[in-house]
Amino acid sequence: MKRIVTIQDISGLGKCSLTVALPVISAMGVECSVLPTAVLSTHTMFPGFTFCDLTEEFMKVAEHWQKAGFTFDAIYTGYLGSFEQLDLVSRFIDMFRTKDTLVIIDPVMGDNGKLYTGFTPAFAKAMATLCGKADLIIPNLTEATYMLDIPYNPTFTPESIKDILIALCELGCGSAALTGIGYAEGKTGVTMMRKGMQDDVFTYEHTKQPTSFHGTGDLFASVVTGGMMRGLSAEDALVLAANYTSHTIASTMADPTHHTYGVNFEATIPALITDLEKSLTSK
Ligand code: PXL
Repeated sequence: MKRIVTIQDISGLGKCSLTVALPVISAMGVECSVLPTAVLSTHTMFPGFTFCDLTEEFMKVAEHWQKAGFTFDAIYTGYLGSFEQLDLVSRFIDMFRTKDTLVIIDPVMGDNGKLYTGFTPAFAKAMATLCGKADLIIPNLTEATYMLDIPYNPTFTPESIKDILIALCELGCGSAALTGIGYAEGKTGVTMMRKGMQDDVFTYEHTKQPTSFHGTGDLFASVVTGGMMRGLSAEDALVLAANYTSHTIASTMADPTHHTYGVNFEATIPALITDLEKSLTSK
């Protein structure tokens, strides 16, 4: 069984970051170690959230793992809360990366043209530097434009998105996937470019759900990580993640008791596993 480590916060309530990554990646048949960067009462969209920073623990945990001889098939990072944590993650990658390690960075910082509470354009530039170390990055358009220091433009074309993908690859990462991209009315999806393969842009579109929920980016990146660890190509893992996220939003909206803060991903995990097995056997 493959073992990964995911580095992000744990927001006790709110269905995002580690409370999504751990159950989803585990259910996909991949051992999921966690290096929590902070403990919050809720994610930062709830007023009055508490925040306990775990930066001091980070290297102690990493050094213990190194001393004990643990290795990871993938390092997957999500929400990181400070410049210091970006630096620690960079050092962690240097400590644990082998030629077979997959480094996936989801530069969680914002959505809909705005940065989340606590993030600044300067932080986005530092995140861009960290992204240069990844094999695969998974920003949304907001995160990509802040990292590249270009204006956010929600009306885009395949040509403008291609330019953004080229610029993301120029950060140094192996591949860049952009989420929330759909060209036709009522569509959204994901598009990806591998470094040096500018004429081979992968795009997958599906029906856009009318509501967006918090934590779906974390769900998406977790499924991509789990899928690739189970042997899917990046493209197939992106399709699996896109279908699962979209299906989960639809199924959440169909539940009259759903919460507005997060999706009912727990209910759709069996369907995810069926889709994963189908995708693996169709190869
Ligand atoms: O879902 C991304 C996320 C993760 N962790 C924390 C957040 C957010 C988004 O706002 O606040 C603490």
